[in-house]
Amino acid sequence: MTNETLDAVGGASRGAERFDHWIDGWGAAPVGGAYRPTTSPVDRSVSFEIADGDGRDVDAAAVAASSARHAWAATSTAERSDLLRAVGTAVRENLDGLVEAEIAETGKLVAHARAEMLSCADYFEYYAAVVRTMHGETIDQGPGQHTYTRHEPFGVVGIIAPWNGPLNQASRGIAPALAAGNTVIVKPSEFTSAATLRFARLASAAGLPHGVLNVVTGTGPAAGAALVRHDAVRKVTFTGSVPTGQVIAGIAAERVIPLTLELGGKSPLVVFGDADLDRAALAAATTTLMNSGQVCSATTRLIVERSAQDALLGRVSAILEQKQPGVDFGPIITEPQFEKVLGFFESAAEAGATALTGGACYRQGAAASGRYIAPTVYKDVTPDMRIAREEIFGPVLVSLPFDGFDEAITLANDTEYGLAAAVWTGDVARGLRAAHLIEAGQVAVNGGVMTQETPFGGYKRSGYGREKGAAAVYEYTQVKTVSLGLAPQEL
Ligand code: TXE
Repeated sequence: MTNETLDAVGGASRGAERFDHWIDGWGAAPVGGAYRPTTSPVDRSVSFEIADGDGRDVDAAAVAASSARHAWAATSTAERSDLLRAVGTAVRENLDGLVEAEIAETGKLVAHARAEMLSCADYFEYYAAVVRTMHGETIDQGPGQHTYTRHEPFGVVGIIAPWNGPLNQASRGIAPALAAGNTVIVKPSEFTSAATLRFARLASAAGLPHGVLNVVTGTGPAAGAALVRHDAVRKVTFTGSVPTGQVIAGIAAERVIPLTLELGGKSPLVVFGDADLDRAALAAATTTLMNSGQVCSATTRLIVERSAQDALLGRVSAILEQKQPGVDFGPIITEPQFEKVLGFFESAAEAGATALTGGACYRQGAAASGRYIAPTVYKDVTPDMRIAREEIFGPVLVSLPFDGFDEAITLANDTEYGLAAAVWTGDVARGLRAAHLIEAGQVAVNGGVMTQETPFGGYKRSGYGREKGAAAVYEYTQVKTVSLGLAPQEL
């Protein structure tokens, strides 16, 4: 099925499954009547028809979320915990349907899509536990006062999700927001909405009361901006690009509402000459291949001690050259992103970088009909090149050599971003010293692993606020201080 077979209102239902918004526990047709096709990055065929919403649909979701918010906030933490756990269970029991929807729009490898859906379940199960630990504090002002704090929900939270890990990244916000007692409206990426819509149905079936979780689909400027502008929405979490984050931050500033922004990165992978080069090479190859580099925390800026550069790059290239499209790595998810990565190849060639492997999309064979890009390693990169400075968001590793610890740190921090970093060295103390000096929200030394429990967020232009970890639940609360006078009333 091609776009030409879609009807005038934006999509007829000849073959592709059609999805409405999910509002107040029901499928809701878009007020404007339009649907937009999403496509498979594997062969560019139409995957689904998704409601193409706008401000009117956001209004409907806001009514539902506002009506539900007081009752939801009044539930006990034990009740919310039970429901979140039930949502996690529902995800595990319906994994195949979610995986299918996610793959249809992202082309992810099955193992990767399954891992992301399990991670989604884990977010709900983790915050089901965290919510039972939430607490305020008592403040001692002397015997005549009893003063304490409460962490109260904002009310309605808006979550705007990207396309690189659609349901997983949405869940990162939904689970703690619900745990804290907020109701939620999610606006998934217009390129990848189906798994989130299926998930919302599952969550309602698992017992989440109507209106507590709503999903409105559509483009960023139409549905996303309307969500951020909506009076009912009192907090927004956004994951995406810096320019869109800036637009959203502008609206949030006008409205004086808090924001959590996760805006990607250009994260360094620092390899000292005394590192286990086999393990470091595997780490570099893995971050390049993982979701084909479409990971905000991908450490694809390789900063390697000059004496080890050739040995390391030889190993990385040897690993990557054996990898097959569709088998070992997936495609680039959106057409604009595919064009963007190809544009970086032109820029690299003009700037004089050397592609040791890759540097092109596939023009022959089955992979040519999809958005596949060969895993790429660039040498002879200088810090001023675009490929060294800008987030490529593709399977592209750029290598910058250093001489000495100080230069390694200077290069690692020579970026406007600061989301993540990795360090490999045989000297653990040096690894931790580097970790403390690198300006990033998370640093993995010698293969350290980040999970649901570990706080995640950016330094510098990678954003602000923290997701994941127990403390993230408090990002969805506002603190109220209550003080009671204990002294007898005297005139
Ligand atoms: O992102 P956008 P794009 C980076 C990556 C990529 C670049 C561009 O470098 O190449 O961003 O991707 C919604 N008001 N990341 O253009 O536009 C949009 O509908 C409200 C990093 O696809 O930021 C989608 O739901 N919402 C990254 C979401 O914002 C708006 C993940 C992200 O889209 C909006 C993805 C508006 N005016 C891309 N305009 C990461 N941090 O993980 C768009 N949106």
